[in-house]
Order: sequence, then C-alpha cells, then structure tokens
Amino acid sequence: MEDGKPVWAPHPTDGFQMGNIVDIGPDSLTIEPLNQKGKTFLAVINQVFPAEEDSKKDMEDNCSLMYLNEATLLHNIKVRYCKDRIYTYVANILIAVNPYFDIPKLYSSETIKKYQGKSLGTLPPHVYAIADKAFRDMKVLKMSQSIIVSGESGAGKTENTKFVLRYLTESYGTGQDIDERIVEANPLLEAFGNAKTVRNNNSSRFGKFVEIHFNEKKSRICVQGKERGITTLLPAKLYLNTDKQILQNRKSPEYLKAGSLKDPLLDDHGDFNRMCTAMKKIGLDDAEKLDLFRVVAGVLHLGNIDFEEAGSTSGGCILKNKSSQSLEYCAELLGLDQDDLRVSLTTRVMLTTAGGAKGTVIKVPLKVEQANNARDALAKTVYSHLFDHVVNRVNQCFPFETSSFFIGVLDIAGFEYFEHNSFEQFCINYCNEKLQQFFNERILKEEQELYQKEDLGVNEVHYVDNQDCIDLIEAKLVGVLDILDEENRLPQPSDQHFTSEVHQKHKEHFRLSIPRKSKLAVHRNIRDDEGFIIRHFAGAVCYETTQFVEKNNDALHMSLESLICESKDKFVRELFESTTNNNKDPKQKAGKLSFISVGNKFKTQLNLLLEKLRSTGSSFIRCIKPNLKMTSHHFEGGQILSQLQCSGMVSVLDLMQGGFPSRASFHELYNMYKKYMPAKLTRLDPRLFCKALFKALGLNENDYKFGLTKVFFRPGKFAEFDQIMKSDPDHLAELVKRVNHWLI
Ligand code: AOV
Ligand code: MG
Repeated sequence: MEDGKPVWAPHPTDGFQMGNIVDIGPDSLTIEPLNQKGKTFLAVINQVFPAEEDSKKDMEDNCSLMYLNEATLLHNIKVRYCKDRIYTYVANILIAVNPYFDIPKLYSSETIKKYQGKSLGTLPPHVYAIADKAFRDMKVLKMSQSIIVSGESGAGKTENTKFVLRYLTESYGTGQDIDERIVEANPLLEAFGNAKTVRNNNSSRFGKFVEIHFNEKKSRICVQGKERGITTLLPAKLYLNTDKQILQNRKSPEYLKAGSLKDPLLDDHGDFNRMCTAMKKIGLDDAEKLDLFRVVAGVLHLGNIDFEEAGSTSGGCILKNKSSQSLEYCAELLGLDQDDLRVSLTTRVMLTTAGGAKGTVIKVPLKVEQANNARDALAKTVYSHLFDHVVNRVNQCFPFETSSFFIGVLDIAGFEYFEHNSFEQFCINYCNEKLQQFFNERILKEEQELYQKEDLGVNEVHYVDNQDCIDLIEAKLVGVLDILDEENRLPQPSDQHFTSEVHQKHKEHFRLSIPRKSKLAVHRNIRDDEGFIIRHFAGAVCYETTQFVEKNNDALHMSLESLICESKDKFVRELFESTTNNNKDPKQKAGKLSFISVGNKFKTQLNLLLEKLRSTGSSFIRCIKPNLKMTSHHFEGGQILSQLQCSGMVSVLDLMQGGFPSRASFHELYNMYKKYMPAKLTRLDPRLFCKALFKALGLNENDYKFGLTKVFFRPGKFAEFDQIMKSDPDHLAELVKRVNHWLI
C-alpha cells in the first residue's frame, strides 16, 4: 500500500469503507475515513486492503482488477449492482446478485439467442453464458457437466436454476412438447418442494439435482429430478414451522377435509392454477390430484397436534385437549387408527437391556419435547415420501431413452450459522465443507489449465485445503460422526459424554475448540461438554450438542414409519412401499429396533453426490442476497461480504493469490497505455507493444508472466505497473528512450 493512496478498511455495516492511512502501529493502522475528515479509527493490518484508483469503474471479471482482494471484489459487485448489472465473474465463477425485481429483457428470448455458442467472457456476464459453456463443454469434451448453484436462502438459486433450464431447452431442446413439459414440471415440484419461510417467500426445502439428458442424435432432453437426501434434514427446521403458521392463520382447516382443492401450501391463487395446469400436463388425473392433497392436508393437521405434560409420575405426556380434532383429521386423512397414532406419538418402543429380560420390547413414555420431535419426524418422512412420489411422476412423463451425456444442476442450501446451531447446521456445513473442497479443487485445476494453455511455464499454485476439517468430521473412528455413532451404541448414550469424547480425541486440533474460547458471548457460557466450535472455511461455528444423540438416530422414525406402512389408505401405503423395500435393513423388518445413523447415511449420500460431481465437468454460480428486507436497489455491504466469505469466494481469492490473479489481454493493455507512448511505439502490434514496454521497465520477471493472449500479474503487480506508467513525464520520457533502445 502506498503513501497517500486511499485504502479499504473494515466498516461495521457496509463491509468496507474508503480511508487514508494516517499512522502505522505494530499490528494496526490508524485510518481516516474519506467521508469523515478528522475522525480516525484503528484497523487490523490484515483487514486493510489497497483500493483501485478509479472507484467508479466496474469490471465484468474481477480478475481484471489491479488489486484483487475481498474489498475490491465487494466494491466491484456493488458498482455493478447499482447499474443493474447483477452478474459478475471471478475467472469462470459467476456471482449473481438477486435484484428482487425483473430487469427488463435480461432473460428474453433475444438474449438467449445472443448467448448461443459464445465463449465465456465475450458477452457481459450472464447465467446464460454459464449454461452455454456447460453445453459446449459437454459436446466438445464428450463429458457430462454439472452446474453447482449455491447461496443462502433467498439468494436466487432456484430462479437461476430455472433460467439455466429454460436456456438449455430453448436453445438445444427438441422444439417440441417435451421442452414445455420440462419447464412446466417446475411449478409442480416447487409447489411440493417449497414453502414460505422468514427468509424466502418461496423457499426450496429440498436439495435438488436436476439432470437434463441429451441424446447424441436427436438432442432429446429429459429431466431427472432427484431429491438427493442432502437436505432432507431441512424440512424439520423450517418447513414444519411454516406449516404450523399457515394452519394457525386459518381458523378452520375443515376446508381441507371437505375435499376442496385449495392447497394450503400456496397462498397465491395464480400459482395454484399454474400448478394445476402443470399437473394436467404431467398427466395426473383428478383422483391422483386428490390423493396428493389429502396427504398434504394430513401432514398439516399432524403439525397442529400439541402435547403437554401428563401430570402423573410417569414423566410422559398427553395430547393437549384442543389437539384432539387435529388428531382425528390427521388419522382419517392418512388412513390411520386414531389411538395407534396417539400411542405412537407419545411413546417409544425400546429394547430392554436390563437384567435377564434382554431383548424385551417395552413402551417408554415420551417427554413433551420428544413427542414434538416424533411428530415432526413423522410429518417430515410422510412429506418427503410424497415429494419423492411427485418427482417420480414427473420423471415418468419424460421418455428416458439411452442418453449420452447430461447437464446436472445442483441447487443446494449454503453454509449456515445462527445464534444456536444444532445437528442440522452441522450436517449442512459438513456438506458445504465437502463442496468447498471440490470447488477449490476445480478452480485450482482451472487456473493451472489456463496457465498451461497460455504457456506461462507455471505449473503449481500452492494452497492449503480443508481436508483436515473434513477429516475431523468424517474420518473413521476419530471423526465426529463416528464418535457420535459410537455414543449412540452405548447402553446409555448422552450428549455430554459424546461432546467430551470429541474434545478428548482432538485436543489441540487446529479446527476444533471449546465454546469458552468463542469470540461471541452467547457461546462462552456453554460448558465444555455442551458444545464444540469447528473452524470451517467460511468461519468458526459453535455447535450446541444437546439432542445430537437423539437426532442422529433414525430408529424413532422407523417405528412411526411402520405405523404408516400399515395405513388403511392404499395411496399412503404405496408411498412407503417402494422405499421401504429397498432401504431397509432386513433386521429392521423383523421388527427389532436397532440404531440407524442419520449422520452416516448423510455421509454416504454426500459422498455419492461428490463422486458423481467429480465425474463431470463443472461450473459454479454463487448467488448473493443483497439485503434482508428482500427489496430491490438496496445493497447491504456487510451482509454481502459475509456471504462472499461463506460461499468460499474469499478463500478462492486466497487460492488465486498463490498464482497470478490479475490479468489483462494485450489489447486491453495496449488501449490503456497507448496514449502515454509515442506514435512510433503504438504502431507495434499489441503483443509486441507490451513486450517492449515490460522489457524497458525492467520489471522483475517473477512479478508477471506473458501468456499467449494476456499478461498475468502476481498480486498487486498490475497496479505497480500502472503506477509507473502514469508517473511523472520525465520518468516516462526516460522510459520511452529505453523502449526505443530495446527495439533497435
Ligand atoms: P433460493 O432458491 O436461493 O432460496 P429463490 O431463487 O427462490 O431463492 O429467490 C427468491 C426470490 O427472489 C424469488 O422468488 C424472486 O422473487 C427473487 N429473485 C431471485 N432471482 C431473481 C432474478 N434473477 N430476477 C428477479 N427476481 C429474482 V431457498 O430455496 O429459500 O435457499 O431455500
Ligand atoms: Mg430455492
């Protein structure tokens, strides 16, 4: 950082603010903000970054910036956002800011046509450019492709996924009925897979991996929607709460019973009609439609059942009085016996291990909280089977012929941290940690490939990856997941013992610490056996371990599942038949209840997904939510900066710092600097012009590399070069003399 040049220093709400350095201490800098002369504050040295000279200019690709750091990245995105340019690249990664309004013509058919067959970077950044690259890579490299769309709730993942699908069907589809069906399938999947949450009015509660299969000859497209299991943990958190809200808002849920088709999940009439049209197109008849609504209604009533302490010495619970109506409706709609349902919700079947009675099945009364969990678990499992059914029905309407390759779009929940984080956040963040590793792997590989293509003679970019964090979670025996399973298998498992074991086995682990060491006061009074902090790539998260043991055990869900499997309702029974047969351990079928690990099932599914991703080419879209108010034209810098950290973009910048992050084509450099040079020099072709310049300047050859089309700079060196070029006229004259000399 140079004297007198403004820098970016941290700002509590904007992320960064521009200021001047007025004093330098041992590990902090005194900054005077540009807009508050005379007022100074201290900033940690490594949180102060050099700023671009022209703060109004924006770049389509952040790698064209002279200083590539988190502050200039944030600022560039902001400048572009203010001009309604919501898309920006960092090399091949697309950053998409949710505009929260329809930008005219941004997604029109004309725009689609413009992007067809164009290389990334020839037109302004766009989700269409990414879709087209995936298609071209698939064709040229003869390899399936995946597009990974991530970001927090409401950031625009689902919208961008839809634009990818629309682009591919419109550009490379059959031009027939089937294309329309692919697009039509979406409102249907959304109707069943989405819910209104506090953070997004149309939030996806299921991780989706949609594959579009292309047939070599006819380029036929098929959609394969997969509920990957990755986020099946999510509905318990928000979806159910939402359901309850919806029900509570409506005085009489009777309309559901009466067979009215108004779907309570949808508050909008237009959406409802669109979904009904979709159902028809997909080929669902009225009877099937009713089946779907009946189960949805059953789940909603289930969500309305509340419990209270039994008041006896048993420590168990009973249904609240006002819940008996809900119980009745729920049982009827799902074809269950009211009393069986009541008993299943308030007791748990267990194997006794005490004394000689080993293996005897007994019924243990549940506490209110446990009964709440049982209810939510049941609702979740019924609903997720229903969703599977809808996905299967959608897939049935696409003739699935032998396909050569596919383009898969993964729409998945991003890194999460709240004030209180439990097992759900642990699983989601573990998933993101794995995806981040894949992301880094690919970006690193792409950088190296680019260097090779440009013949830089640089082969390695050094980077510390997050394998240690992944190992901490999933390693055999010593990983948190295995320690947890171990605990679940003990005769008397406890969250405290599990937590102590985690700390015991990982003393001094770089990625793990005790809550008392947290920066946040809310965590500091958590006892050592009540939680742990994991230092993720996106930041440290404190997990509170109460209920980890319980949430890791699916056996409870199983006992409720068996209740459902014996439903008098054929449709409900069938929902469970297909999966029950495939997934269940034979031991389970025999009626015994042993432990089924949620964590390890998650790990297996996750590793399958990653295996699949690794076998494809990949593109990344990072979605950003601009503000918490969900409105247009409002940029909350601080929030956005933290999303850039959570999406791994900041760590990608770190990764790129190991190589040559700033780059400019010969043409760009030529146009930028020709005005400083005499006519004689400007007659040279851009490449020679640049070569002559760099040679004359006598720059350190470790600081830049000449590629075939571009000059690549080490961090900060582009700006240094720029500085020299714009320095005083005497210096420049000297420079020109040297260039001349070199040319002769
Ligand atoms: P999400 O998929 O990332 O959240 P959505 O894709 O559902 O978020 O986007 C939320 C809302 O933002 C949409 O309903 C639109 O109103 C608006 N929006 C998003 N992208 C655009 C765009 N490109 N142009 C105009 N409006 C947009 V979640 O599924 O909750 O994680 O779970
Ligand atoms: Mg979504």
